[in-house]
Amino acid sequence: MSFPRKTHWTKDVKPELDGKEVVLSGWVWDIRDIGNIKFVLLRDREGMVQLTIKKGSVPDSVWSAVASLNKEDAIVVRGIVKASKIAKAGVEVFPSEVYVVAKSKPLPIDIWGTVETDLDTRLRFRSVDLKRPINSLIFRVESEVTRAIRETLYSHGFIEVFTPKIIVTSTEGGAELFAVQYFERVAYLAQSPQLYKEELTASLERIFEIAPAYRAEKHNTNYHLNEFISVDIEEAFANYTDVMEVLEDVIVNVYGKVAEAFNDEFSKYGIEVKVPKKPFRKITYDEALGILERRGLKVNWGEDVPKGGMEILSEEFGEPFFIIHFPTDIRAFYTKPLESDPRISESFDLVIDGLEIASGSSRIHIKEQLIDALRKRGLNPESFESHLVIYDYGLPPHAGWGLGLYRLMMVLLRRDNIREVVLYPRDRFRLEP
Ligand code: AMO
Repeated sequence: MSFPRKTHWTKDVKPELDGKEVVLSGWVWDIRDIGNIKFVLLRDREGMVQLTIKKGSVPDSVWSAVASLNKEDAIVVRGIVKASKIAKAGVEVFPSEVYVVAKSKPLPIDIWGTVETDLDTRLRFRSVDLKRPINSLIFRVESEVTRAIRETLYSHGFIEVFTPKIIVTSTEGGAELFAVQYFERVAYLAQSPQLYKEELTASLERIFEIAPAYRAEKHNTNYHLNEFISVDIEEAFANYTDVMEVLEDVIVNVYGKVAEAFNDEFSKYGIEVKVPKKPFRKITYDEALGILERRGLKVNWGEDVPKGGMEILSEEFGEPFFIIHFPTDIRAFYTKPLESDPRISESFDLVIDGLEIASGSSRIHIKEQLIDALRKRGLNPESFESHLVIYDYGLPPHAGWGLGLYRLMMVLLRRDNIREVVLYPRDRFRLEP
């Protein structure tokens, strides 16, 4: 069937277009029938608009096409815009042509009611679930978030790169790698672009990557997945404080751009995005342990700050904050120790609403020190040969961070479960759809 192409999104059908012809396309959200008049609410990605069809004022073919509609049928409509005092958006469209391009059976989940279907069922029918406007909104926001991240990083002189996701060595230490059969040998899915991004500072200087990372962790929490999108940066001739400033800018711009683009729509759902202020508070690991002890949570020096600890600290500070200077031993091998006290490192985590959103550090850029650091962690420098050789050719001091995109989405939109902000989450038990 041939049909005309969309000229307007529903959100752009405004009273100013009164008298103009438009072509709209989308799905039938609702139908109201009062005898000789039918009202169809047409939904597309950006919103809804009312179609008004009067018997006798439209060709019979349009009337019968509308009479046969079911909820969620996909339609294309040509019609005339009329400013209206009665219709909700102050505007309605009187169709002259209606094309029913795909029929819909009754849906397996309720997208109209006030009560959400349980998350498991929603994820099973994910693409149907996304017909519910609040659910697709999450992914429209995510796209704005990645745009804001890219814009901020470009403005700081970073360029976007792509590194391989099939690799031979672990980058973060530990055994949390997925093995893949790569012809005659075994390879692994990358846990992070860490080593590549560090190597690239020797030529491209400031780089970023937004790409999947794979961790074969058996976690079953609301904030871990086995595949997630990692936003990584690395900057040459810079240290951890420099890249923390970049991170602050990224966060503030993301919140700012999202608030600007979506706060009107958010108000319908009781979501409010408040833009945090720079600079963010910075507390040392030692200070964090002190605060936690006063609040009744004992964390031994040399242990990571647990999730519960981050929640307490967020209660204390409200706003996003950094924990800096973690013990060297609990950070990855490439992390640079403080010159004044090598037991602690030039490292940081960014915490928002009790969740670790990003972590980063200055890196060791001296080959012998890196070999030592590998050995101390029981890793074999020979397995890192192709990486270590780069350190012989003017690898500059550098620093960077990795940010979990989905965790950022969780805190931005105040969702409790990471799976809600991921189109097709991959967790221990979910490989489909
Ligand atoms: P790290 O391992 O801390 O650091 O990861 C960086 C950020 O990625 C997110 N993240 C996750 N999100 C969802 N599910 C997971 N299983 C998961 N694991 C991590 C978190 C975390 O803060 N190479 C370093 C970064 C660097 O130093 O540049 C790294 O990967 O938000």
